[in-house]
Amino acid sequence: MKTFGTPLKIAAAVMAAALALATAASGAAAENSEVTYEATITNITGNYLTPVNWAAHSSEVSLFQVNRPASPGVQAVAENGGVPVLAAEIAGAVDDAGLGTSGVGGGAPIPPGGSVTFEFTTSAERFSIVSMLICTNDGFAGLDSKTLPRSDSAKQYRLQGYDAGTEINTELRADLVPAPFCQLGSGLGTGESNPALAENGVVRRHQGIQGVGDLEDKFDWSGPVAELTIARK
Ligand SMILES: [Ca+2]
Ligand SMILES: [Ca+2]
Repeated sequence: MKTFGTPLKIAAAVMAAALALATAASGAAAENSEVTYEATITNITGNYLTPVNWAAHSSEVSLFQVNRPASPGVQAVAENGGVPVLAAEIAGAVDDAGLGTSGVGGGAPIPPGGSVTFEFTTSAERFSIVSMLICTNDGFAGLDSKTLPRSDSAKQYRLQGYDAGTEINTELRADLVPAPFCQLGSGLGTGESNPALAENGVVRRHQGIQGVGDLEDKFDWSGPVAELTIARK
């Protein structure tokens, strides 16, 4: 399995795609049956989520893996809400490489209890999601390579909260994205990574809000952070 993110790994994904295409071309008529799915993601925390970066992909690909470093795109979204940065990274490694399809669900932050619904059509079998837990230093809601439904029965998955392992969890206003709903006050926060806060870690389960800085308890969570319901249309 390949976690994209470094040029070498993207190159490997492209090579894998080339091999897959060659295999398909030399085989019988490809069983490329595309299916349309409807996905709904619901925020079950008191925190906020960015619009959802998603990918339907082959088993060659993973958007992130626990105990592995986050890709630059996952770091960008987890630290700074860089949804377009991650979208471009995923498109380059998944869509352009012929390993699936990807996109962004929703166009605004998903508040506590809120949800976003979107559709996509693919012949890929796996599905992954990354969405920043906005009122955190580098937390995100993640779903890693789950199976898309093969029958008319909907599938439900729970997204866990992960720490990207790229920014120290100061919970201080100055180090969080300038989102007014995190109650940081006007003119505070940053959408840039601060090298002084580099964590140099790996993706792991997030420990939640620890109360060491300015973030209020209401942004904390325990257990899963979001739910996905996905069904064939
Ligand atoms: Ca940050
Ligand atoms: Ca962190």
